[in-house]
Amino acid sequence: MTLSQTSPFLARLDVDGGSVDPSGSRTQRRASDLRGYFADAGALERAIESADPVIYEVSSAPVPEEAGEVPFSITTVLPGRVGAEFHMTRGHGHLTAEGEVYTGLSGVGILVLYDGSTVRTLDLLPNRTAYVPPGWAHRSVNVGDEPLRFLAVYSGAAGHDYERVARHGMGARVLADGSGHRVEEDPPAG
Ligand code: M6P
Ligand code: ZN
Repeated sequence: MTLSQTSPFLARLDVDGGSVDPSGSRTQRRASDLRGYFADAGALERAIESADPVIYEVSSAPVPEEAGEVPFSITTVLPGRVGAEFHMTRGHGHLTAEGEVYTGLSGVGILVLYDGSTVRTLDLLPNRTAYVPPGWAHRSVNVGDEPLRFLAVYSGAAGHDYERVARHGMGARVLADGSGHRVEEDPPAG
Protein backbone atom coordinates (compact mmCIF):
# COMPACT_ATOMS: atom_id res chain seq x y z
CA MET A 1 0.00 0.00 0.00
CA THR A 2 1.33 3.45 -0.94
CA LEU A 3 1.39 5.89 1.92
CA SER A 4 0.00 9.36 1.21
CA GLN A 5 2.33 12.37 1.23
CA THR A 6 -0.48 14.23 3.01
CA SER A 7 -0.42 14.29 6.81
CA PRO A 8 -3.62 13.83 8.80
CA PHE A 9 -5.22 17.20 9.52
CA LEU A 10 -8.35 18.77 10.89
CA ALA A 11 -10.02 21.46 8.79
CA ARG A 12 -12.29 24.20 10.06
CA LEU A 13 -15.29 24.95 7.84
CA ASP A 14 -15.95 28.69 7.89
CA VAL A 15 -19.50 28.55 6.58
CA ASP A 16 -20.12 32.32 6.77
CA GLY A 17 -16.85 33.06 4.96
CA GLY A 18 -17.22 30.15 2.52
CA SER A 19 -13.72 28.86 3.21
CA VAL A 20 -11.91 25.76 4.37
CA ASP A 21 -9.06 26.45 6.81
CA PRO A 22 -6.33 25.41 6.12
CA SER A 23 -7.01 26.21 2.51
CA GLY A 24 -5.18 24.87 -0.54
CA SER A 25 -6.65 27.13 -3.20
CA ARG A 26 -9.46 29.59 -3.67
CA THR A 27 -10.87 29.99 -7.17
CA GLN A 28 -13.31 32.65 -8.29
CA ARG A 29 -15.43 32.37 -11.42
CA ARG A 30 -16.79 35.64 -12.75
CA ALA A 31 -19.44 36.18 -15.40
CA SER A 32 -16.65 36.59 -17.99
CA ASP A 33 -15.37 33.08 -17.15
CA LEU A 34 -18.77 31.59 -17.94
CA ARG A 35 -19.36 32.55 -21.57
CA GLY A 36 -21.30 29.77 -23.29
CA TYR A 37 -22.86 28.39 -20.13
CA PHE A 38 -25.96 30.57 -19.74
CA ALA A 39 -28.84 30.41 -22.22
CA ASP A 40 -29.15 34.22 -22.45
CA ALA A 41 -25.78 35.23 -23.95
CA GLY A 42 -26.89 38.88 -24.27
CA ALA A 43 -27.75 39.11 -20.56
CA LEU A 44 -24.36 37.60 -19.70
CA GLU A 45 -22.53 40.20 -21.83
CA ARG A 46 -24.47 43.01 -20.12
CA ALA A 47 -23.48 41.61 -16.71
CA ILE A 48 -19.82 41.44 -17.82
CA GLU A 49 -19.93 45.05 -19.08
CA SER A 50 -21.57 46.43 -15.94
CA ALA A 51 -19.62 44.80 -13.09
CA ASP A 52 -18.43 41.36 -14.19
CA PRO A 53 -19.75 39.89 -10.92
CA VAL A 54 -18.37 36.83 -9.18
CA ILE A 55 -20.85 34.01 -9.85
CA TYR A 56 -19.20 31.38 -7.64
CA GLU A 57 -16.03 30.54 -5.77
CA VAL A 58 -14.43 27.37 -4.48
CA SER A 59 -12.22 27.09 -1.38
CA SER A 60 -10.38 23.76 -1.44
CA ALA A 61 -8.62 21.88 1.34
CA PRO A 62 -4.91 21.21 0.77
CA VAL A 63 -5.45 17.68 -0.56
CA PRO A 64 -3.92 16.70 -3.91
CA GLU A 65 -6.16 15.55 -6.76
CA GLU A 66 -4.49 12.14 -6.94
CA ALA A 67 -5.74 8.55 -6.81
CA GLY A 68 -6.35 7.46 -3.24
CA GLU A 69 -6.73 11.00 -1.89
CA VAL A 70 -10.13 12.47 -1.01
CA PRO A 71 -10.20 16.21 -1.83
CA PHE A 72 -12.93 18.39 -0.35
CA SER A 73 -14.02 21.97 -0.82
CA ILE A 74 -16.64 24.56 0.04
CA THR A 75 -18.36 26.07 -2.98
CA THR A 76 -20.24 29.37 -2.69
CA VAL A 77 -22.67 30.25 -5.48
CA LEU A 78 -23.66 33.91 -5.09
CA PRO A 79 -27.35 34.73 -5.49
CA GLY A 80 -28.52 36.28 -8.74
CA ARG A 81 -29.59 35.56 -12.29
CA VAL A 82 -28.35 35.89 -15.83
CA GLY A 83 -31.57 36.68 -17.69
CA ALA A 84 -34.07 34.23 -16.22
CA GLU A 85 -31.42 31.66 -15.30
CA PHE A 86 -30.13 31.40 -11.76
CA HIS A 87 -26.42 31.64 -10.96
CA MET A 88 -24.74 28.24 -11.21
CA THR A 89 -21.46 26.39 -11.50
CA ARG A 90 -20.13 25.32 -14.90
CA GLY A 91 -20.93 21.69 -14.16
CA HIS A 92 -18.77 18.73 -15.01
CA GLY A 93 -18.62 14.96 -15.23
CA HIS A 94 -15.74 12.89 -13.89
CA LEU A 95 -13.03 11.40 -16.09
CA THR A 96 -13.24 8.13 -14.14
CA ALA A 97 -16.21 6.20 -12.72
CA GLU A 98 -16.18 7.95 -9.35
CA GLY A 99 -19.02 9.44 -7.35
CA GLU A 100 -19.15 12.51 -5.12
CA VAL A 101 -21.13 13.75 -2.13
CA TYR A 102 -22.44 17.29 -1.61
CA THR A 103 -23.60 18.41 1.83
CA GLY A 104 -25.57 21.65 2.07
CA LEU A 105 -24.20 24.24 4.54
CA SER A 106 -26.33 27.34 3.92
CA GLY A 107 -28.71 28.78 1.36
CA VAL A 108 -31.06 27.01 -1.01
CA GLY A 109 -29.99 25.30 -4.20
CA ILE A 110 -30.75 22.68 -6.77
CA LEU A 111 -28.25 20.06 -7.85
CA VAL A 112 -28.83 19.11 -11.49
CA LEU A 113 -27.61 15.63 -12.46
CA TYR A 114 -27.43 14.32 -16.03
CA ASP A 115 -26.32 10.91 -17.27
CA GLY A 116 -26.61 11.85 -20.95
CA SER A 117 -30.27 10.90 -21.25
CA THR A 118 -31.98 11.37 -17.90
CA VAL A 119 -32.05 14.54 -15.79
CA ARG A 120 -32.48 14.35 -12.03
CA THR A 121 -32.65 17.25 -9.61
CA LEU A 122 -31.96 17.13 -5.88
CA ASP A 123 -32.44 19.91 -3.32
CA LEU A 124 -29.19 21.33 -1.92
CA LEU A 125 -30.16 22.31 1.63
CA PRO A 126 -28.37 22.60 4.98
CA ASN A 127 -27.97 19.24 6.71
CA ARG A 128 -28.83 17.29 3.56
CA THR A 129 -26.29 15.21 1.69
CA ALA A 130 -26.81 14.65 -2.02
CA TYR A 131 -25.19 11.62 -3.59
CA VAL A 132 -23.78 11.89 -7.12
CA PRO A 133 -23.33 8.39 -8.52
CA PRO A 134 -20.51 7.64 -11.01
CA GLY A 135 -21.42 8.66 -14.56
CA TRP A 136 -23.68 11.59 -13.68
CA ALA A 137 -22.56 15.12 -14.65
CA HIS A 138 -23.43 17.63 -11.92
CA ARG A 139 -24.10 21.37 -11.64
CA SER A 140 -25.21 23.38 -8.60
CA VAL A 141 -27.69 26.24 -8.93
CA ASN A 142 -28.52 28.90 -6.33
CA VAL A 143 -32.30 29.43 -6.39
CA GLY A 144 -32.42 31.55 -3.20
CA ASP A 145 -31.64 35.11 -2.15
CA GLU A 146 -28.56 34.24 -0.07
CA PRO A 147 -25.24 32.62 -0.94
CA LEU A 148 -25.56 28.88 -1.52
CA ARG A 149 -22.78 27.03 0.29
CA PHE A 150 -22.03 23.33 0.26
CA LEU A 151 -19.23 20.94 1.08
CA ALA A 152 -18.14 18.66 -1.79
CA VAL A 153 -16.13 15.49 -1.11
CA TYR A 154 -14.81 13.50 -4.05
CA SER A 155 -12.18 11.07 -5.23
CA GLY A 156 -8.78 12.49 -6.09
CA ALA A 157 -8.79 10.28 -9.20
CA ALA A 158 -12.07 11.71 -10.54
CA GLY A 159 -10.79 14.71 -12.52
CA HIS A 160 -13.12 17.24 -14.14
CA ASP A 161 -14.64 16.64 -17.57
CA TYR A 162 -15.92 20.02 -18.76
CA GLU A 163 -15.99 19.00 -22.46
CA ARG A 164 -18.99 16.80 -21.92
CA VAL A 165 -21.09 19.63 -20.47
CA ALA A 166 -19.81 22.13 -23.07
CA ARG A 167 -20.92 19.75 -25.85
CA HIS A 168 -24.11 18.20 -24.52
CA GLY A 169 -25.22 20.57 -21.77
CA MET A 170 -26.88 19.37 -18.57
CA GLY A 171 -30.22 18.32 -20.08
CA ALA A 172 -32.06 21.05 -18.14
CA ARG A 173 -31.85 24.65 -16.98
CA VAL A 174 -33.15 26.18 -13.76
CA LEU A 175 -35.11 29.36 -14.44
CA ALA A 176 -36.94 31.95 -12.37
CA ASP A 177 -40.69 31.46 -12.29
CA GLY A 178 -42.54 34.16 -10.36
CA SER A 179 -40.95 34.17 -6.92
CA GLY A 180 -39.81 30.55 -7.32
CA HIS A 181 -38.07 28.46 -9.94
CA ARG A 182 -38.81 25.87 -12.57
CA VAL A 183 -36.67 23.27 -14.29
CA GLU A 184 -36.85 23.50 -18.06
CA GLU A 185 -35.70 20.72 -20.38
CA ASP A 186 -32.65 21.59 -22.46
CA PRO A 187 -32.01 18.63 -24.76
CA PRO A 188 -28.63 18.51 -26.51
CA ALA A 189 -28.64 20.15 -29.97
CA GLY A 190 -28.68 17.82 -33.01
C1 M6P B 1 -17.53 21.41 -6.11
C2 M6P B 1 -16.77 20.20 -6.56
C3 M6P B 1 -15.53 20.66 -7.32
C4 M6P B 1 -15.93 21.64 -8.43
C5 M6P B 1 -16.72 22.81 -7.86
C6 M6P B 1 -17.20 23.82 -8.90
O1 M6P B 1 -16.76 22.07 -5.15
O2 M6P B 1 -17.58 19.41 -7.37
O3 M6P B 1 -14.89 19.52 -7.85
O4 M6P B 1 -14.79 22.08 -9.13
O5 M6P B 1 -17.84 22.29 -7.18
O6 M6P B 1 -17.87 23.19 -9.98
P1 M6P B 1 -17.29 23.26 -11.48
O7 M6P B 1 -15.89 22.71 -11.44
O8 M6P B 1 -18.25 22.41 -12.26
O9 M6P B 1 -17.31 24.66 -11.89
ZN1 ZN C 1 -17.51 16.40 -9.39
